[in-house]
Amino acid sequence: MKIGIVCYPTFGGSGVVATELGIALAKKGHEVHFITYSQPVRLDGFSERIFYHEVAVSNYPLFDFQPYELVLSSKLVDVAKHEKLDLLHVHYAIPHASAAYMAKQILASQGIHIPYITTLHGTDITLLGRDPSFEPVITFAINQSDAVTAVSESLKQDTYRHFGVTREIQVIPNFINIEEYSEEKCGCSRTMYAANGEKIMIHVSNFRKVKRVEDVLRVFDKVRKVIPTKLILVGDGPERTAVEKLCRELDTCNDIRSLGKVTNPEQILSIADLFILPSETESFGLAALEAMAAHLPVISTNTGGLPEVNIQGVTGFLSNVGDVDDMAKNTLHILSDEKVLAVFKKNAYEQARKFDVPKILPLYEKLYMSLLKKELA
Ligand code: GMT
Repeated sequence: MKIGIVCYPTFGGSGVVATELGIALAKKGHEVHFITYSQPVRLDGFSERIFYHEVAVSNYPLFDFQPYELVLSSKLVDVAKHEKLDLLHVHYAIPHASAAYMAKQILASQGIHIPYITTLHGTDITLLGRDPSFEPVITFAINQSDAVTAVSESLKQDTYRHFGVTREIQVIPNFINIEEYSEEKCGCSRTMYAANGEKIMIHVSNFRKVKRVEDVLRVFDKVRKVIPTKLILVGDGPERTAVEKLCRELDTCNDIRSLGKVTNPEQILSIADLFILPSETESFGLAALEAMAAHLPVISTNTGGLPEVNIQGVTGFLSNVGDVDDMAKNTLHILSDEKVLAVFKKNAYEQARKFDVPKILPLYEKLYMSLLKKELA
């Protein structure tokens, strides 16, 4: 198949999933065309079946706000026509679903019929999409999609709850490529970060408010008062300054290493003992799944799709949003006893294997095939 993928090329989970999906599809023999405004961050290798088409946004001085959605729609028409795409798969509804709808109509007016699939990722539904300034367009573009998928059951239910969506939504969970987490591949050392044998906690996110990174620091502060522990922070975003301020207030800065944005987190995850994700909401929690693939137990909140990934008392623990005492207690339970830690690590890895790419990719391929059959009928 010839598949066009639209996504945000940044460090966000939706862009990561879309990129990994494209890479996996290309490995299976499909031709994949990424259509984005810059090269997706995880798309760094060469593949003869992967193509990148840049959406170049104009900077005409008349516009205070550049009409990105129109430029994207035009690019979709152009790529679909000239590369003879079989289908478009757009990740993150805003504004990709409506751009795909527009492109589909233009192509249809020229006698070219291709379906588009919309994958809902989270904040496009739970935060942004519900805003009245987006809602009517989002509802329409979702309903008009030839197929809609959501990355968790929780996100599917949220979509039905908050939008006038009438069509079927298929849950296809996020995935990881477990091979990339094989320990042999990681040549990194714990002693760089924990020279005296301390335990290592790690948090990976885009440092937005929804991630509650300050809770990471509060939990860490309670834990390190009981057992010697270091904290590694991976990622960057708007909350960075607040986090730096809090680490000074708590006097924990000397035990924290901030690494900023990291393209492939497998290596740094492989040297840690435990992952923490205290988000306000999380449709799935790809970062937690990636950590589990690296054998890390997860301390998370119990919101959104997190309970579908992190299993209470098995792969880690889940607490109410903001309950840093409970998260610290659970972290100490895992980190204080080597035997307990080993069991949680093994369980986390076993759970991650359920989301390995060979198990999830065929679900997308089956969906694509069913749409193409419909188109031919
Ligand atoms: O978490 C973010 O802020 C980024 C966001 C995105 O759209 O890139 O992540 C969402 O999609 C990921 C991939 O499906 C999910 O794993 C994240 O849970 C989800 N984030 C939220 O729901 C807050």
